[in-house]
Amino acid sequence: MSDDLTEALDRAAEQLRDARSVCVLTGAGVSAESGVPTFRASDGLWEGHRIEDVASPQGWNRNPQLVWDFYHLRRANVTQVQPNPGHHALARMEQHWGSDRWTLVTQNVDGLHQVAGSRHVLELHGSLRRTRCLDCGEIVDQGLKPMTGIPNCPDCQGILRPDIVWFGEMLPPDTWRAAERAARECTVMLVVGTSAVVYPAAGLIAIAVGEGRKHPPGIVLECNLTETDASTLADIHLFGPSGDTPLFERLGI
Ligand code: BV8
Ligand code: ZN
Repeated sequence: MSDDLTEALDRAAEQLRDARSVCVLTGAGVSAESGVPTFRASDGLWEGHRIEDVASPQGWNRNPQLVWDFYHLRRANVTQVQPNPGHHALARMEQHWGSDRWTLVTQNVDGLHQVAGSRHVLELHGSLRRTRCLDCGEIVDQGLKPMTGIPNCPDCQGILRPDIVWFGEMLPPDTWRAAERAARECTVMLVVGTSAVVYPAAGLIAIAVGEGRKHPPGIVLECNLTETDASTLADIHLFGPSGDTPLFERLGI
């Protein structure tokens, strides 16, 4: 391990140990260690589809069956993967800090943080496991059971859509407000496996470092394979795969 990384890990562990409250922001890179392809790596093509065709309201209006075929496939993919050590380390850290001082905000929709035991999770972009009825609005946790075609609402027979936030759609207001508060009040933000390109999620990092804060700026620790759009805001960079958890080992929890 390079001296730089060793020194960065020592500083990061020290900051986390003293943290009064921690806000974690995760992205597709955390699930990449479980074999779930990242959004960025797809070069704008997801399972062979253009993003605008399968993850936007316009794409849904043009061809809802194509959108559901895309989500049926992603749901089936997630049944084949397990949480990795990075997911488990984050769940263990929440147990150590306590859910009142630890908020995990994720852009991921695969639910793997919860499978690994994370409890206080804010899903900014929804979940592959849930559907939402276009008529009565009911949100149902369908788990990952196989679904086909365009499913109908068990209550009103209306058309179900994935409970996912598509590009051009607002994030769930309550979830977003809770995430903003966690970013504003945290003393340490741990940013793991995100390119920090997608907004407003990526904006949480700027909030943690200062925008509109009553408290002193939070310390930002970034764990990624490469530099990202957030790197200029990060105090400490931990370059390496999120599934390797030397930080977790250093904390000795
Ligand atoms: C909104 C659900 C406004 C879908 C997702 C033009 C037109 C319309 C909108 C916009 C526009 N320009 C900008 C916007 C805003 C847009 C946006 O930010 N676009 C980006 C692309 C520029 N945002 C929106 O549209 C948002 N809504 O703005 O609404 C509004 C306001 C009022 C009223 C109405 C509307 C909604 C955004 C949510 C989109 N939905 N997901 C689905 O998943 O099916 S976002 C999608 O992107 C995924 O959730 C994914 O998480 C996210 C991508 O981000 P990352 O998670 O960071 O993934 P990525 O692949 O990018 O990066 C992976 C990182 O991991 C890399 O850094 C890599 O180095 C690292 N990594 C890889 N392996 C590892 C690793 N790190 C550690 N270890 C490893 N092993
Ligand atoms: Zn309904």
